[in-house]
Amino acid sequence: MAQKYSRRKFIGTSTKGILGLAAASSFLTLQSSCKEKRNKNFSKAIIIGTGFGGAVAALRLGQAGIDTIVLEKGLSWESSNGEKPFTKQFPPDKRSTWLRDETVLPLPPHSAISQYTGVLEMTEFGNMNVYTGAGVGGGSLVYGGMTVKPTQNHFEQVFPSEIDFTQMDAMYYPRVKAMLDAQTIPLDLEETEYFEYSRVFKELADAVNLNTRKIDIAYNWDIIRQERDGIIEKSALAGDLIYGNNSGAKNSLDKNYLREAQNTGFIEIRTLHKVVSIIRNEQNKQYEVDIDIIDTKGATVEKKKLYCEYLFMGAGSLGTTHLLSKAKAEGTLSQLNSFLGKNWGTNGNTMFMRENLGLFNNTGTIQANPPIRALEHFDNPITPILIENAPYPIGAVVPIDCFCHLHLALGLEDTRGEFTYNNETGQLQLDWPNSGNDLIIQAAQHTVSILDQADPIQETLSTVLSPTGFTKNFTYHPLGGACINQVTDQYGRVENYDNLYVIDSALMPGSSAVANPSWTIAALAERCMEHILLNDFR
Ligand code: FAE
Repeated sequence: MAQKYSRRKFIGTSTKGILGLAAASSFLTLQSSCKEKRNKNFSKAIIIGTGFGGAVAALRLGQAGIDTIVLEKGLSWESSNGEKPFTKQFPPDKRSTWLRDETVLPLPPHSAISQYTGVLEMTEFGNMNVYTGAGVGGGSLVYGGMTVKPTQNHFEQVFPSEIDFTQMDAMYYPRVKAMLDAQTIPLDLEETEYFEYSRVFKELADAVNLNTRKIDIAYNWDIIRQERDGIIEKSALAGDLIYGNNSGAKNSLDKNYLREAQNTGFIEIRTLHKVVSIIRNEQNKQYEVDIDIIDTKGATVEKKKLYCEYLFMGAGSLGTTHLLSKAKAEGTLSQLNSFLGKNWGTNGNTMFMRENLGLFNNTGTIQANPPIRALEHFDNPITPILIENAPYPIGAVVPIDCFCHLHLALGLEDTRGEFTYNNETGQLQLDWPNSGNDLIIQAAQHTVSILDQADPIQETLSTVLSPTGFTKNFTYHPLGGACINQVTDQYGRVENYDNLYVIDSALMPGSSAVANPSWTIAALAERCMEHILLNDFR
């Protein structure tokens, strides 16, 4: 059982600049009032979801001494008995995937599995498949750890002017980076056979004067060294990533923000708790949160209601937008404004693969995780683009060099989709044009044509992912739906509803400004939480 956070420890933490004095002075009052009010079904605050937004909110509420229940529909993946919690990438088992009969990766091969509350979820919307993480840690369980900050110029093109990049850069981005311990790969590891694919990619880009750089990665490089040296079983170096990492190298949120949050003693995480409705009680101003407690096959085993004064939406772009849209449609939060569901984007995601059939460049038998390098083509004449070199770890199955490079590109794509709630199915519908990612695909084609000039026979576009070579119908980066300065104010406070907040990727205006989103989502959540704790908890 976690110990309650002591007042001394709390003040020690707050003097690091994490929380302001106003929150500190209200600590004792809040602590005693929480104890009085705490009962089985009531908590001062509830957070829905444990991804980047939910985890930041949990830590900061816990440090402020606010009793909080965190509801997560997925499982906790912490190993309690020394067993490896996650499936291997090859072959994957049921732990890979959220409630499906087959694995759902955007690239083959797919495997038959039994239904289970696994880590990777895919939601299909006609011409757009959206991938997310499910479980304690949300997307951080399945992510690549790529921790990328937008440039000031790109940030200011995307975010409202009230959000000052200079302040984000000085305060909130560094706060998140320190928590995630995100660093570029050290040289001794970069030079190993496992990252040959990345070195070759750099050489190809260098040859045509395109700039690549090493990315800060939220991984523990010492653990990767232990994998390399055979001290522990290989996981990242054996290609595991998207279904979780078994060596403990990935600094997912359960190892930092959420662990520290629970250590405060004020945060209780309840797993397999799927929120189905949110209701505002206009008499006592509390929120009622209706929950289906599910089993690992997804069946509801119990229904429950919880109540709180402060409700934080951290269920991700899809989850948060779904719950709010349902509440608006059913009249339980009827005053949500008309921006809800709008301004949703894919962060301009497109995936493609290049292969060199002439077998000139080795890319390594094992292309290890995590991805470590990206090409910045910000002066691409079509739209600024970041092209990441993700590993294609097929060598873990058949120990041969694939002579190929897998890429995820992202960038400024101006298409925006809109969600509506379907009363009959109870699901969200997405209005998204089939041409929605065309701009980013054109930009990627342009950059690839420059790479081709290095030596036309060295690498060519593969059609393994799509006939054109570029995917247009999936995203790993769903962003928006309850956007900042539209559905909420600039601190995530939902318009027309006191003490209701959006603190996750639903806030993002359809883009994270030519960068992977997690760092910006968490930094924005830090900014929101600091303001909310200073001003709304009196
Ligand atoms: P998210 O992390 O999605 O967490 C939401 C949580 O809420 C999940 O745990 C859900 O299970 C839970 N939830 C949803 N609905 C409910 C409900 N009704 N009741 C209870 N719980 C619920 O939200 N980003 C990067 O910056 N770098 C990367 O390298 C990177 N790699 C990625 C790789 C993959 C394969 C994927 C899918 C994403 C990747 N991302 C990456 C994106 C990143 O994971 C994503 O933007 C953030 O996780 C979104 O954070 P949120 O807090 O919005």
